[in-house]
Amino acid sequence: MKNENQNEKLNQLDSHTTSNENEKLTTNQGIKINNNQDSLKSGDRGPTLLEDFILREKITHFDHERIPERIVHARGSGAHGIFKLNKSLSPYTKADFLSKAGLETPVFVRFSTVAGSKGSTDLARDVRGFAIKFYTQEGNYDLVANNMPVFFIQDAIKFPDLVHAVKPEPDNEIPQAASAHDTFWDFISLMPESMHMIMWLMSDRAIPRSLRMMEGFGVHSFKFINEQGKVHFVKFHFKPRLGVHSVAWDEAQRISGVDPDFHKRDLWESIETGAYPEWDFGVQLIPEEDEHKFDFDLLDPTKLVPEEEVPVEIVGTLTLNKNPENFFAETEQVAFHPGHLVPGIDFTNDPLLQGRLFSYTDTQLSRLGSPNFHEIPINRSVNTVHNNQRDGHMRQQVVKGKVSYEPNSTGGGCPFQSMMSEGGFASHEEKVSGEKVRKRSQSFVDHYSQAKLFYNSQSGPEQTHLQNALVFELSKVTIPEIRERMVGQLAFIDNILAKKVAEKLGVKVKKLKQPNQSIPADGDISKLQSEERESKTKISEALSMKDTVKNTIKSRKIGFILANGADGTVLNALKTKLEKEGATVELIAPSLAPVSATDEILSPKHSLTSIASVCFDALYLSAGEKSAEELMNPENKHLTLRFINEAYKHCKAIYFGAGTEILYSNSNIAMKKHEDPAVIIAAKDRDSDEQFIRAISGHRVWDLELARNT
Ligand code: HDE
Repeated sequence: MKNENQNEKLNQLDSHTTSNENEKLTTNQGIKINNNQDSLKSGDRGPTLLEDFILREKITHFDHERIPERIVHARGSGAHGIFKLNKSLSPYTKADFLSKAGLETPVFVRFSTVAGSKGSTDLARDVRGFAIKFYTQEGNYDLVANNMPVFFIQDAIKFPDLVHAVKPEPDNEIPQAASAHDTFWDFISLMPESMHMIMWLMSDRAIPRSLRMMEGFGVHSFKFINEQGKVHFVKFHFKPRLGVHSVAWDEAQRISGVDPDFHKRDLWESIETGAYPEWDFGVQLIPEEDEHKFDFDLLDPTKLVPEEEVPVEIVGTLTLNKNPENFFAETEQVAFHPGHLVPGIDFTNDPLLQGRLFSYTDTQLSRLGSPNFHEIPINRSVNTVHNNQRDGHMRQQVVKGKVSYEPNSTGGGCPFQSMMSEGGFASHEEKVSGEKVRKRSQSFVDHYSQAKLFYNSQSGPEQTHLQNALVFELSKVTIPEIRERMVGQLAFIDNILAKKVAEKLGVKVKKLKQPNQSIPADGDISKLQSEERESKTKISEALSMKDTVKNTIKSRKIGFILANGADGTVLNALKTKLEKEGATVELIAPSLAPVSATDEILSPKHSLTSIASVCFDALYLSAGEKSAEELMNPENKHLTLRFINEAYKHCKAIYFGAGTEILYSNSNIAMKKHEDPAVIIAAKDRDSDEQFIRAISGHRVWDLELARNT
């Protein structure tokens, strides 16, 4: 039955959804089962009979329950939501879902890491996929995006090489979900075109605090076509309402042990609690005639269009508001494809995009096993499908009639083609000519200018993190020549960066040979260097995460550490204030046993041993001398101090309630002399709660990282 309170896609999914509540157990043929505990035997100690169709069916299904994981982007988390257009883009595109201001389009979004297997950690240093299926009235439109606006390579023919290099090494299958190994850096150090992306990958963007706190980028330039046939190049952007935030690398490594599902859990819980993740959707629009006005090629996916040169116009909102009912049926079986287009949007000749157009259907055939994967409920268009494609494995639709060809007369000519005026998709007509060549355009041969632009646009702490990431990764490289070659590449981006990394690796900065601009005759692309161009934009503020702080604590997770004797009144008052601002509070005590606070019994969600400070955005040490003393008894002391010291090291807000001096004085904080707005000690003469809230909303005091850690 249609549910008026939910969108068209969810209603469609409902017709494929069942619940086992109050139902009798049956076989797949619907036969009620009388005994699901014992197999059918010849005598109760005898051999099992082949006749046992119930056993055979159950085991056979089990034996075939796994499908191949995605070749890349295997680990993912998905959610349903709504895309709302706030401002019409009809002057630029005739796409229906982008033309009608106020129109809401159902979506399914899948976030993913790239390199790791399905069971790997969420906090790997990696690019994140940000794939969106728009269930539009004109059919499915997929924007298969990433959380970084550029890519490693310029041509699809290099993709298998890139992926083979980053995946675990083929002899021993090590390492899992990590780029810190020989084959990745060997490949990268030979691929100058990857340097811009490497800056992004080594930046904190590669270790997001939450999937809800990262940007989404379409990466390629696409084309918008309006009703009159006029073309604009377009770049797609999603900007998170909560700002763009990351964790520290040290924290990421620890989260991987304490809670490898950190991002998956965070997305799930935020939707369950009604803190719906939201992004502003925006576009950068470039009239067709301005295609060549930039100091880079719009078709080159290793380049971004600086927002200072073409501002992002915000026109819509993406909100995720419903978790999947079933991970496999929805998040695992969803099949994206950058070639799923609607009229009004078209491809460009970006050679990376062109190759993708082949890959996605091809991979679904081996992953989902049949050309009928569009019939899997999550992949179905809300616009009904009518064509003469028939049969194939797992066909579900029952199409009536004798006719499965066109043109036909016996079927009345149905189904009919549509005119463009009726919404028929027609590829944008353009003149194409050229020699048949296996070549790269000279306009693609500037590999360092935007890598520099990115590096120079980072704040001080972000640059330090990037340097440290390079040191971490390259220290795991066992072949010295690769380390040296990589440092040589860095020297083309920034000399100080190269020197700092080289020092820690124990190598010298040797500048690589000066640039060749086209692929050398011997095919050795390590000799292919950059034709450096002077960038119009010297610094782009949009590339730093620093200024994305949104002054909100919405959906931030605050850990309250307490023991018997904690001041319940003060605790509850602070909890109420934080929750009113949208934060989540979780209680952590020495054990899971109920805690006797001054005026009530409280039930902790975690114990000091079951969780760590890395799973929280801020800590409150609950007021109460007795509680503080218990937290400092010999059994709890090292765990309590570990919480405080780690949160401090990771630049988080820490609030010491009244009577917790003993915790403060035993922690690493006591030795510090510098001003620190994010360490708050309860005081009567000021509003310490307010100060705590402000500190949390700033995310982290990265500027104090050095002071806090030395
Ligand atoms: Fe993908 N990519 N990709 N990719 N990609 C896949 O498709 C591929 C690229 C992206 O949540 C695969 O269904 C090639 C850029 C996302 O299901 C595969 C090339 C961008 C996802 C594939 C690229 C992406 C994928 C693996 C270079 C950002 C996850 C499983 C020519 C704009 C989608 C699958 C999901 C998945 C091929 C490059 C984004 C093999 C050949 C650039 C978000 O088809």
